[in-house]
Amino acid sequence: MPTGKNLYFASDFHLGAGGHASSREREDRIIRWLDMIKDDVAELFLMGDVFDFWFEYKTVVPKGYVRFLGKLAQLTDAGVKLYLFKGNHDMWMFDYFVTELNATIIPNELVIERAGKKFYLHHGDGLGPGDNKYKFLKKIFRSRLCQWLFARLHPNLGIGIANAWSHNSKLVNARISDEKLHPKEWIEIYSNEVLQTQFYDYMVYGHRHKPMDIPLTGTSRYINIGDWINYFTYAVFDGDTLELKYFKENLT
Ligand SMILES: [Mn+2]
Repeated sequence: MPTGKNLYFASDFHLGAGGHASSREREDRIIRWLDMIKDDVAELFLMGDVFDFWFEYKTVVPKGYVRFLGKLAQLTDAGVKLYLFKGNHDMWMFDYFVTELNATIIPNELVIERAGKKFYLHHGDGLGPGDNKYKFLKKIFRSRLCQWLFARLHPNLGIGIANAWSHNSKLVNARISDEKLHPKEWIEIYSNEVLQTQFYDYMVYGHRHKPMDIPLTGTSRYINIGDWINYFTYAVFDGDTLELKYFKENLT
């Protein structure tokens, strides 16, 4: 890790959700955050549900997000390493961000070691026991056949259905359905199970839309990086410790 350069983690921007004006407001805020960290970031981990819905066709991508994508391009052109995790809303990222942004797409978990600390990183969906309906649908949604079939639909129809679904579906409304299914913090339970066979200093997730910093077995910690709808939270690793932070702006 280059000295003076940090790792940053954020997720659940849900760009596109809530209509154009609300999404733009969120996008602008994210860009102000990226501007703030731009001289300080070595590796940027965007850990899923960056888009409320994303599907890319062979030659066509969804409209919007030009400022955000431009800012990411500026960062990666300057040498920042970008990781994009598939969330449950944007699992259909294929080669566009790889080609345009030199990003690495992470389909499930990513294990890294930096400055002697071990990290387990995952969006947070479909982990632990139960929720078999979601796990089944995730398999279908991620199948090549399903993706091929969806790509055959005209985008006006396909993306129209997806957007309607994204807003209404219990499947994708993670916070509500997950809390009903799991009154206890199941990612914490899952993490402690993983720790029985493998040590990690930090286990970092999104998906829950709720910033959390919870001690796990031993010295390990579960950090949930929250969201950019209500909390505007992120985590930063400075080579020594991982800290959960709130993006606060002084707008005077
Ligand atoms: Mn999610």
